[in-house]
Amino acid sequence: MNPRRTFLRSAGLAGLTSAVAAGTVPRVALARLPEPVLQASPLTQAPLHPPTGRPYQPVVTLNGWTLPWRMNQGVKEFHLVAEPVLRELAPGMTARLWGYNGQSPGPTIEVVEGDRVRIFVTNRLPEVTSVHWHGQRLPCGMDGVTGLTQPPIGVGETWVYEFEARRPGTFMYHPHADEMTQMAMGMMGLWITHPKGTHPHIASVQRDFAFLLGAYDIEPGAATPQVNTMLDFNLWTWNSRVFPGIDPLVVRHNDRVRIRVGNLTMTNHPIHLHGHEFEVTGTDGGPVPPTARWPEVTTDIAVGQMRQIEFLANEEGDWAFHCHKSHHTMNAMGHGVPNMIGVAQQDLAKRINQLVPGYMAMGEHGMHEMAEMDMELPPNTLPMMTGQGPFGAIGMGGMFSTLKVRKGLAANDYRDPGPFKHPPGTVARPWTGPLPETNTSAKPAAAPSSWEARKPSRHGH
Ligand SMILES: [Cu+2]
Repeated sequence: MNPRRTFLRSAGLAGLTSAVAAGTVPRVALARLPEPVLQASPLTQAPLHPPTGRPYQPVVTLNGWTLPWRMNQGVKEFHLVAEPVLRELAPGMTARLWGYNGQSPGPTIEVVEGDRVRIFVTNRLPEVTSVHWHGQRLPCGMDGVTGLTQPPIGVGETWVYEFEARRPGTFMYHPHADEMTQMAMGMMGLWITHPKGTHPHIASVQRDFAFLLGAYDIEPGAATPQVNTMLDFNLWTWNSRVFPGIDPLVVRHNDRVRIRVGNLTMTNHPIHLHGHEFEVTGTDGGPVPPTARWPEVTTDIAVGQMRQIEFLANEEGDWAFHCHKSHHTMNAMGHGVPNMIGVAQQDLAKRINQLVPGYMAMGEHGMHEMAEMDMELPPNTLPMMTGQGPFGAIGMGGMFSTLKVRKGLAANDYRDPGPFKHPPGTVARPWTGPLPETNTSAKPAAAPSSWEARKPSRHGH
């Protein structure tokens, strides 16, 4: 492990109460650059409650963390280190990415409206970089656009940005130097500015989650993204994690919940929540006035946008929460896979797989059988569709997680409560009794219906 990692935050959500101490800095260090705080764990870290000043509900960065700061004569000081990192996308696959302070995405920066903020940026990448503070009001020379507002930050150099966090909201940071490479390698982070005092358009919430949408193109068996890919990415991530590696969003029944999502991929993502309606309460342009909001269950997040959604979590259960582009809830796959629906293959794929590991053909009844197949994969490669639920294979990947609404949780308890226990009689079930008269068209003459095709229990179900 890297010898610079003098301070690893890896308490995890189980160690919620210990996070407050992470921002303390010895007095002798105040004249120097703040010691960089680094993170090794890919798990969601405890929210960082403000050690001083006005309290606020801190955000929970999904599979991420908030960067501790120090106060230096009234200025909040942070230290970002741009560097190569290893990121576990999900158990079984680790990618070689670029990020900040040991992780991709970088740590979330959380401040309060009106704070004076100083950010030291050390460049430990093999090339120049800069940091653009997406959505912020700031002096033009602090905007971080290489060539336009500043020279690039050279390899090994430390630069400083300083400005006032003038308006509350949900923002991002990312390089504005060789962006195609650096964002495709995972360089991005969240910035949350909490309102100072009460704000007419910003409600107080009990749970506040944040994540960034990402996309990588990593060949099966490889670990480094192809940075020249324009559209055909194969790993769709939330905070550089894919299902089943994305932690659930655990909330208490009747909590008001905010989820902040930013998009730094090359395409839009319609983010969809089951079981509840929400409102978009803010964008990277700031809070949306309540009179301009409308209910949604899906909100499309275009490239370079942030959306902040809010709802009352008043329906118990394990609710799917995902991107609605169906290819974005899958992990790496070959797009040349032929459509074999209706073609009898018997054990062809399995037999070819013994000769060519990683060979994949579409199942003859669709692709669900892929989710149940225990196929041999190249090392460091995730199954295309995976994850086990209480009712069997979930058959998902990529941008998918669950909103777990439970009664009786403690206020700051984010631990996974396990699968939802459904009240008796509230789960869909097979039916063998008489059916109501149907008026559907006749069955196709040649091919058996999909219902009949499943009958012979070829897969043991
Ligand atoms: Cu998507």
